[in-house]
Amino acid sequence: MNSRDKVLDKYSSKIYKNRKEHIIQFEEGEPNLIAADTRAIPGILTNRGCCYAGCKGVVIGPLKDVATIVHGPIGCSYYTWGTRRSKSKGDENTKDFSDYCFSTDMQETDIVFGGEKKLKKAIKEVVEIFNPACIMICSTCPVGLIGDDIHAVAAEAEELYGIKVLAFSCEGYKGVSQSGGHHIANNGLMKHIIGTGDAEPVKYSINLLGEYNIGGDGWEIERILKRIGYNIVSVMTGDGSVEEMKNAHTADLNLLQCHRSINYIAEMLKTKYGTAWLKVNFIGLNGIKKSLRDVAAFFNDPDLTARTEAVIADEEDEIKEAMAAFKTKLEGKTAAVYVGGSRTHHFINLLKSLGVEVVLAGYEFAHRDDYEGRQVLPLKMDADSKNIESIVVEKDPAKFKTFHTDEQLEELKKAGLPIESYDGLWAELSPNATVTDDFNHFETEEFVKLLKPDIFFSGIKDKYVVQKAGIPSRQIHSYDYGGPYAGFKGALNFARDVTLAVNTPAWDLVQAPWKREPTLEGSLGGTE
Ligand code: CFM
Repeated sequence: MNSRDKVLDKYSSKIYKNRKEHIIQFEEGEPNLIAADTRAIPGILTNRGCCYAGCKGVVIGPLKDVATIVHGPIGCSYYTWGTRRSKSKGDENTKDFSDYCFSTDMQETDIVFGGEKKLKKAIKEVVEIFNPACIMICSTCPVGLIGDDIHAVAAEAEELYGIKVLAFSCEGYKGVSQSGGHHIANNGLMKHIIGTGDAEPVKYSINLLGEYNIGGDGWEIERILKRIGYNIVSVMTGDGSVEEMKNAHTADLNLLQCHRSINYIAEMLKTKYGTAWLKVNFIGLNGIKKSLRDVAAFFNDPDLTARTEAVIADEEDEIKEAMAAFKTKLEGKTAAVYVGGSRTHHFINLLKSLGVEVVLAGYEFAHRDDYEGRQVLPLKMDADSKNIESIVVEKDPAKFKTFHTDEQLEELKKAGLPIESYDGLWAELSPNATVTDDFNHFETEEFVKLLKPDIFFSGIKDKYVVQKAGIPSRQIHSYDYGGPYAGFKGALNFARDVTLAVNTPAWDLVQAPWKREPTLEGSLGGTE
């Protein structure tokens, strides 16, 4: 029995029937079909978040010049504030509200009598105290249940204060995971922000999509891109701003780092404004080098190409020796990587370059295309996916522009440039890796026992369970308060953190108290 079957064997027949579709033993050259983006089984401790987490926490949250009001009980705000490590910096032209947490703090009376009044009051207060150019309202579960019309409140406030006010009906229960929230956020930004600016297009301009500046990743990527000579119009949404995003339609090319959370905007920008997109991965040396060369090939300018090679050589040179030294300490180790919807794939080439093999991989809420590649699109809709609105955009004749003609794009594709395509996790996964979609705590513990990875990459929900079992863990969502891990210098940070984690003698000293001494103590009494 392989490890997959051993774990599945412990389930009741009903759960087995469901989970067997979500767990596979990856085989190279095989179709490796996997079920994904379906409802988690009630009672299973899934690692997933909710729709509101995906909208407010992931996509909207990092926008620094927006005052985002959470319409709901205070707990929902607390858990999306100050935890995701999407770093930001304001300057004299851009206000940064990231240090604040705005919430309507709904109480029982608001739930019973309606919360619109409280929301209006909160907007007034935010305008008077902070004077933002844009307010976004994100609703949490009870708002959808009691039917507050946040869109009407937003429209009224927009009139009243003469600023942009957007509302997102991203109640936590919508869809099956945070993925639905990404989609809702993408729709709102596309409808109301992107394309509303009137900046003139600039040369070699790009948007960086699906980069959230966790631990400063986005800053490191921007530094490299600017060094080569690209003009960055907007970053969506790490350290991003509405001011920049308004002009996103003027860019020549969209680079897509996280496919899962923002492919909707990439597709809509293509249809409405003609902008081509390219999937990139700025994590890991092979990923970065390929991405930079692909972008250069798209623009096909000899100067840009030469600068790309010079920057690659220079940046790589700086870290080469140290990377090689860390590799000697990591060679032959194995890893488990369980993250949200794209990073599992992104980190594989970085781990491989350090001699570490991924034996256990998984996503929380990825869709089938993130595993198997976009050729599986379009996917069949079910009742849950139909709940999330899919908007249709049309060509904007006044703002539509393309860097290449369709024929030129076809030529580039034929030459091997992955324009508007994504091969998914399978493209880089090692044969025989075990893959678990929507992994839960039971499976995590069982697979870790069976496969005994030397290091476990995931998040705060499972980190300490694994560490208590004597296996080091690094969080790949938050980077454990370290980072950046993107770019050349980021790769070095990662190599150092992993080397220290794996090689510390502490893990050999971890022993559960019940293994050292018996938990039950007693003595036999006399016979009398
Ligand atoms: Fe994209 Fe992300 Fe991810 Fe994601 Fe996330 Fe994140 Fe993630 Mo945590 S947007 S899908 S919803 S890369 S917060 S920055 S690390 S689960 S793999």
